[in-house]
Amino acid sequence: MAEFLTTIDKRKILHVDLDAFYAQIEMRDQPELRSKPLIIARDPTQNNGHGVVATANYVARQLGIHSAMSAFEAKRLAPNGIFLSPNFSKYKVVSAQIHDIFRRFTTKVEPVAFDEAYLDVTENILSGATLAAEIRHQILKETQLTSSIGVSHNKLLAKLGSEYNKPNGVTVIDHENQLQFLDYLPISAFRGVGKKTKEKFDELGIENGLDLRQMSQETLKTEFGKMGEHLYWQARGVHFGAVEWQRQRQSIGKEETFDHALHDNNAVQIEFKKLVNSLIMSLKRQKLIGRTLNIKIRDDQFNTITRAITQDAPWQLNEATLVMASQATFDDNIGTEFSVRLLGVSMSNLQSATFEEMSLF
Ligand code: DCP
Ligand code: MG
Repeated sequence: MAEFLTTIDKRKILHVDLDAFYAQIEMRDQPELRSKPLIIARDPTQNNGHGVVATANYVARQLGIHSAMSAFEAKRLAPNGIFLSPNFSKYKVVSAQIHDIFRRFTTKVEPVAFDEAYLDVTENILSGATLAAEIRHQILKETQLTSSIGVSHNKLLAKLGSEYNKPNGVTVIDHENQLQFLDYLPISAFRGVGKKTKEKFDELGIENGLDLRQMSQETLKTEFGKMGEHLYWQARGVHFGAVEWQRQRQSIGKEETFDHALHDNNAVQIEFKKLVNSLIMSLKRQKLIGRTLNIKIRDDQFNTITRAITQDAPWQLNEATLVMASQATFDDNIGTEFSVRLLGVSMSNLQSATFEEMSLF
């Protein structure tokens, strides 16, 4: 255990996050926007008052505008603000550029979002701080965009660090200063502390990391369940999670073997529903979407059919759509008389869901 802990403690992990990503790209391309409140959302006056703010520049943030706020509310706070609809294809190009830069420093890159990744640079001989400076320099030179980086020995502290000195900053958190850093951190900065949890902490008089560290594991568990246990360790800067850099899984799905073969369409449809629901749940949990739906059917003679339906755009994670596609594939390939032993539904050609797509989940 002691040996394991030493190796874990010696890791060098960076968390890189671009500043006000979509907004910064638009300001780069139209510098006259820099001095104005810029909100990346469809103008609510041209959208029946609907829409959500993807992000906003710092001028708009000073007016209280933030990601996930309704565009209507943003308009109220900044009546003269500039509303721009997101241009995802443009952001995707920049995203690919910065992820290419990351890979110059290590193969161990875990992409988290368009503008965000963890890098395990333990094997690089340069110091984490030097690497952070060099990465920020290359991003700026090649994309004209600023970024923030947290440098530490684990993902939790690296992430908290990149948030701490945002925008355009670096925070290095080492073993010597980690507790001091956490002491002053407001409770809302800890992972998993949302509005509800924050309210509860307010009632308990817990304001920062120092207060949090003084709570016992038992109390935290009683008050907050599993999250309480995470918070106990967060307050101590302990986090073992590895940078998940391996290529992501090729497909996600489920199949079911039946003890009694299925003979009627109704039973098949019920099974497809179950399989599709469990598929949707796994995809959502992993924030993935996919372009290829795979259906597998096996009869009691062990004849197996697999069919794939690939679309240009990712499938919507909608039960009715996926069940209908599965059922249609079944009907196209299986006669009216059948004896089905196994059904399977899976998704491949996977990609990470963007925030926009996730909001549709
Ligand atoms: N995004 C979105 N919807 C959200 C949050 C974010 O569409 N609810 C998009 C817009 C952001 C991008 O993802 O520009 C990156 O997300 P971040 O959380 O990193 O936010 P920003 O980069 O905009 O701001 P920050 O400077 O705080 O990192
Ligand atoms: Mg960002």
